[in-house]
Amino acid sequence: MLSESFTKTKLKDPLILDLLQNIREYRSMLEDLESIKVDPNLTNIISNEVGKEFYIENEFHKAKGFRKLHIEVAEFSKNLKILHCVFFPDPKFDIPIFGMDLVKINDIVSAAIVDLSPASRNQGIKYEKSLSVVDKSSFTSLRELPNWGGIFSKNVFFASLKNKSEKNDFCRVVNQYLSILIKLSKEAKPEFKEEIIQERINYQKNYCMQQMKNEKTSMVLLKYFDEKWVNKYIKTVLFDF
Ligand code: BLA
Repeated sequence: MLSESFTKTKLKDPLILDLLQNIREYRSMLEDLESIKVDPNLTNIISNEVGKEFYIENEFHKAKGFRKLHIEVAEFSKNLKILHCVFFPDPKFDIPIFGMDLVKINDIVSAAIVDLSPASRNQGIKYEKSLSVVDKSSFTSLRELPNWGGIFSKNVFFASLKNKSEKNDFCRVVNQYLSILIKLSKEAKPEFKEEIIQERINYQKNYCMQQMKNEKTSMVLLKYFDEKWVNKYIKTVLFDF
């Protein structure tokens, strides 16, 4: 049987489809998974204007321990492909933020990033060890984080991917990070202390605010949409809090 990824998305890039299928498989392991209704005008967006073609496909779910599981696949002007994914935890649970972004320009993967980012002050200690043992020794083009990147954990992975073996290795790293996330989410129990929950809310707010400083995201969108639309999309679809 064909998996969901091959039937639903327009995108035909093998690396992105592999990643997408893996992410969906891990997502399906979460308890009480259900899709969230979002304004259809913001979910599937397509333009066939010559030279300015694009499509954006979004999936939104929630699950036990997660307020929003977001996956976005997009292609702009037939040459810029993006896979964007953020799993935002429910602040009642002690679970980090899973984030990944893959940016492919023609056949070059210029940016591949994955992290389990802390969603509260001392959270890192719990999973730092498991992330640090994930083997990242084979990559040849690690990249430096931008100034707004202080939201990421010590074990954030950020690189350009140079060949098939690095692409495969990136898929493996993403899978390992996701399997750590699933394990943490299975162990997490809801918290009732308001100040602890509030601290986690503040962390998610800060995560979103910092992500919004990434001008590379808005620059792409501004080529295709007006400023008002872009602001709304960034604040409600990508980085709401
Ligand atoms: C970089 N993001 C980029 C780049 C583009 C986008 C074009 C530049 C590529 C490069 O530096 O090589 C564009 N990314 C998008 C668009 C969307 C998107 C348009 O997701 C969605 C519509 N960005 C995220 C998430 C993370 C992230 C969740 O959305 C990390 C978890 C990281 N993207 C990220 C980083 C860079 C980047 C760190 C490099 C920024 C820099 O070097 O200045």
